[in-house]
Amino acid sequence: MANFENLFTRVQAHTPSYAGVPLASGGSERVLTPFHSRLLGMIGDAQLGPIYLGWFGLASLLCGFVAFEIIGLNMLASVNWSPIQFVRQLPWLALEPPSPAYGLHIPPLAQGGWWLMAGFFLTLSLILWCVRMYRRAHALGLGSHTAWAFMSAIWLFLVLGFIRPVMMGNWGEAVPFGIFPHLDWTAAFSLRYGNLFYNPFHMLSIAFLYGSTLLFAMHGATILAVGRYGGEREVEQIVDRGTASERAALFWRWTMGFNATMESIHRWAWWFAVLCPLTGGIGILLTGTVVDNWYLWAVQHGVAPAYPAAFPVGADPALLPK
Ligand code: 07D
Ligand code: 07D
Repeated sequence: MANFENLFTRVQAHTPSYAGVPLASGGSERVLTPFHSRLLGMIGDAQLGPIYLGWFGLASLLCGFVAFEIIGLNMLASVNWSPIQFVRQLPWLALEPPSPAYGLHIPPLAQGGWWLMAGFFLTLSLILWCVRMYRRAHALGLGSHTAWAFMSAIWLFLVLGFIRPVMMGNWGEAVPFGIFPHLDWTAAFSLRYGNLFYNPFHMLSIAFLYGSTLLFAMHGATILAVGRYGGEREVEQIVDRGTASERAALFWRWTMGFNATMESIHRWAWWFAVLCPLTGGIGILLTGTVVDNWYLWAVQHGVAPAYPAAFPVGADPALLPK
């Protein structure tokens, strides 16, 4: 039976490369001569390419490249153009937003102007990529669910770097570009606004984040577990009843009384994932605009105890004799 505990894809199709359905406007926008890779076949489809580029894809990649270059070259400049120091210090390097003194004005390039420009191109790149996803889904006759899910992430990104800074009246509120610097910003943000843990939308966002991993694990495990009945093979599963799909449902009905359906599990997954950045964005938008200190807000609403109650005056253990 151990043979059937499949964790890596076992069946690889070796067929002549397939270009996909013809495009309405002709096939010229697909690039990359397709080829097969055994390694890729272990984690997905063995065929690589062709890929549809199109104008939105091209524009998005160009904008993304411009943003990446602006960020990278500014980081390189910050270490005196030393490639060695650039590599050594990369995780700590940053392109910072303008100082609060500039408000929402456009500062000189070296004082945050580059940050503004990189943010502009990165935003454009993300939006263009989303439009591309929407249009490709439409061209294939699909729903636009992936594009909407991506929009939810873009929403949080825009709240963090654009909408909230505009509402607060200065670009200095926004997140710097940089690996550890953006973590420093995150920690400082929480401290500045009285501990983000007490923000109910942060709580919701965390519940959906954790919930997403749980659902993903349950769904992934269920489908792998019925792989021995062909559960992962979509076409047979739709055509034949009484095997994999039914067992998967029964497993959950037996173990927890309730089961999702083949359709509903994907709606659960979609909503959990989408609601994570969606609720998160609401939480960030409220911070500093509506609520200035989440701990005090929580005390006021009976969520957290006030400090004297939480820490009654008593002997300080640090001062007790050893
Ligand atoms: C696995 C899909 C692939 C994507 C990857 C990320 C870049 C950045 C850097 C040019 C799950 C590609 C990375 C394009 C290149 C430069 C300077 C997605 C997968 C592999 N964060 N964050 C990371 C971003 C915010 C936070 C890692 C982006 C907020 C914490 C990576 C954004 C806050 C931790 C990264 C963004 C926040 C991280 C791994 C944008 C609150 C970590 C990400 C555009 C939400 C973790 C060193 C990952 C880490 C981490 C990217 C925003 C908090 C560098 C692009 C401002 C607490 N973040 N982040 O795997 O290891 O995502 O940091 O909004 O602990 Mg972050
Ligand atoms: C960032 C959406 C934007 C990304 C996009 C993608 C590219 C291209 C390239 C692949 C992630 C860009 C793509 C550029 C990639 C290639 C090649 C999504 C993003 C468009 N927190 N916290 C959250 C927890 C604390 C803080 C969310 C946990 C502390 C701040 C999440 C803990 C402090 C913010 C979450 C914890 C703090 C958050 C993010 C525990 C720090 C936010 C959800 C256990 C001391 C963000 C409302 C997400 C938010 C956020 C989890 C602790 C600060 C659920 C588990 C108390 C400032 N935190 N946090 O999807 O929305 O992010 O808050 O301690 O802004 Mg938090």
